[in-house]
Amino acid sequence: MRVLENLDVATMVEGGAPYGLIPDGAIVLDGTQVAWVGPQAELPSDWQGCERVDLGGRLVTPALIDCHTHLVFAGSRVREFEMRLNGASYEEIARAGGGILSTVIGTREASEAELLRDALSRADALIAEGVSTVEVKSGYGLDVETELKMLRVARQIPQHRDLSVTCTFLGAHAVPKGMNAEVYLEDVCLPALRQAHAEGLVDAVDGFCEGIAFDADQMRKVFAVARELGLPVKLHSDQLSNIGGAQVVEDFAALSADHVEYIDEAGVECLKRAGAVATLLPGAFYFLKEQQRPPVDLFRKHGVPMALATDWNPGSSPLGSLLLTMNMGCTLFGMTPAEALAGTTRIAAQALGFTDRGVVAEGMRADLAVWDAEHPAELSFHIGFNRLHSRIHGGRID
Ligand code: DI6
Ligand code: FE
Repeated sequence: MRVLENLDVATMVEGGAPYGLIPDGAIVLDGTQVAWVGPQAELPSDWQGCERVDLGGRLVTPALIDCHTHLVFAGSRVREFEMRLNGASYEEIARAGGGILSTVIGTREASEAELLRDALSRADALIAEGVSTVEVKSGYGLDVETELKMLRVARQIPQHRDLSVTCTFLGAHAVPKGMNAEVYLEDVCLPALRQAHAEGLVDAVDGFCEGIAFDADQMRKVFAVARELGLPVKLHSDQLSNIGGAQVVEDFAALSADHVEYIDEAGVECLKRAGAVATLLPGAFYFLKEQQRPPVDLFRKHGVPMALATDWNPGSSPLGSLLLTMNMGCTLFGMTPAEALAGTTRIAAQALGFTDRGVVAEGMRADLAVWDAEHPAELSFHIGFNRLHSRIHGGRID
């Protein structure tokens, strides 16, 4: 038992004060869990005699959660950045065999050890900002062997770092060169999903529902197999155009619809009925210089919760900062700082199907971030100035 004291805590519990803020609070840790949180003056006497940790008046929040990343990959797409700045579009580059397919070549060639080394250095950047849970996707293999290799690498990250990692199968990310989409799905993607699941490598299934990738009916085929295997689904939907992804999200009760810049009101209603989270990814919006913002007002109007994530990937969002993502959620998309922090804590947990983290409350995992900040809005305010003091993962203080 340990008592954290002399702190303010933004519990992010819904319904009470903004941010669930408790000034002059205390938090009791029991091993890997939070046993109690409240005003320090009300600390129950049972715990008065426990070991005390003085946090010097700092701010405590739930540890951050990055619920959408592609951080296992190899190869560089910096040339494409130059091409785009010279006028080529993301879609033109993709159709010419660049884009995702160029990362596929690099990822196939890389060894598991090389992929792990680079993934760990990316994970370190997130950990340094108070991140404690990260979702990592496959999708740069597009063959059975490499899809499994990526997932095995993602699974190994927690053996090397104090970080929770959830692994998402994204075989339906792009159609490999020289193959037709239907044949790829039947002969490669679905067998890879079954095999990866059999090896315990899959926590959820994702797809890219887009003109340059897979259409809604093709995604339904993939999600039907996910359902058969008992795996939750989520979808890259309405990023560059609207081809009906939100209806797929509703039909399969997906955890989240991600990107959603081009979603319309009927689509937002699909998310509402599905109980899905809208995961906003301002890094890709910014880096691709997109113009169409996700309809934040419609999500608010219909009560669809919004998560925020880095979408860290080598092509459309080379963004290794969840704090900067929060700032972008506010400045580019018009979210409030309270929505941004909920989007990287409570709602991000919901987007991953977790009920044991994302808020500071009794019985939750002791995943906390301690900040040199006076107010939780500061986390969305600074640009490239990390105020993390320390991080607590599963009750262990870094
Ligand atoms: N949408 C994205 O933003 C990433 N994947 C996807 O389906 C981009 C992937 C890439 O360009 O490498
Ligand atoms: Fe993505």
